[in-house]
Amino acid sequence: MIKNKPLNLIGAALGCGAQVEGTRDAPSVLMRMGLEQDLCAAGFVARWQGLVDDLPHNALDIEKKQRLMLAYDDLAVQVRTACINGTPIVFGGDHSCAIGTWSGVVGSLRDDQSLGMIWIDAHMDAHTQATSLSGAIHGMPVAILLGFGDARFTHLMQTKPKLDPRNLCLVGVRSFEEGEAKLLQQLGVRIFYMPEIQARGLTAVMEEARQIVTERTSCWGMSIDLDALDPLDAPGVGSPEPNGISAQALLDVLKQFSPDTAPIALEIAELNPHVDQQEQTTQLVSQLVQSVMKKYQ
Ligand SMILES: [Mn+2]
Repeated sequence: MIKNKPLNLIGAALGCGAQVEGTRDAPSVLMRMGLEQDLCAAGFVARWQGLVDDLPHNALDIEKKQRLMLAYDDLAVQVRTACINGTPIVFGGDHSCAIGTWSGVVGSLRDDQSLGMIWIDAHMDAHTQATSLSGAIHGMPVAILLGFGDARFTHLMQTKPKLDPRNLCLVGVRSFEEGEAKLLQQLGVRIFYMPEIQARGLTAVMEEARQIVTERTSCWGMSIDLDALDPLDAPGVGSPEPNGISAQALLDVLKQFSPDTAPIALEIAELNPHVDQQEQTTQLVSQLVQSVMKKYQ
């Protein structure tokens, strides 16, 4: 294992994938609050490497979807580059940024390599245009990465699906709609709902998740939607859902969670600084990165 791989921090200032657009300001708040300095003080080699946003000033008249497409494309290229000499750590932004992040990661792999994915989220994010009531793209990235949805998104970087359903699992789910649940069920995606986590404990669940994402793959990644956490611990999110994972429990389990290789990339999404309380959620972001990455330094 290569020690001391630099963390390449990338801001994904996206908001129009959601109905409430406050997540767009998360990366700039994280920069201002000294996330990079914080990680360096903790012993990491970390540097802001890029920023993508979905509001190019000269393009406000472009249709929302088209603007998002351009942003995902830009993000995917930056992430692919960031994989070459380090570990991309992407900060959303609404969770539709995952379309760009993980398409970029898969774009950095050889044909014989594949990605396993732990998706920590209160929701399934597995809608298609056909099943979504709101039409919001941040409810669709899991489906899109599996190859279902608008071809402008599913064909990003390359036409093949970015994820194999056997190598994906969802952790923390407690709010979903029938259509998306049906899709994931048909594909056989392993979903760890909150009651299972409460019954077995997060440690046991994450151990099973580790097996799922590393068994048949050459690398693994993790996408953390902050709404997986209990809103009492993480109020500053786009779509809060009660009865979530406690922040301390997740931090503790992630510190112990150590597959043989470091994640190829990490993503933390849905921070909405406008509804945060005493910077509680914003502060958690740095702690989450440290908990996941520390043992691989
Ligand atoms: Mn999500």
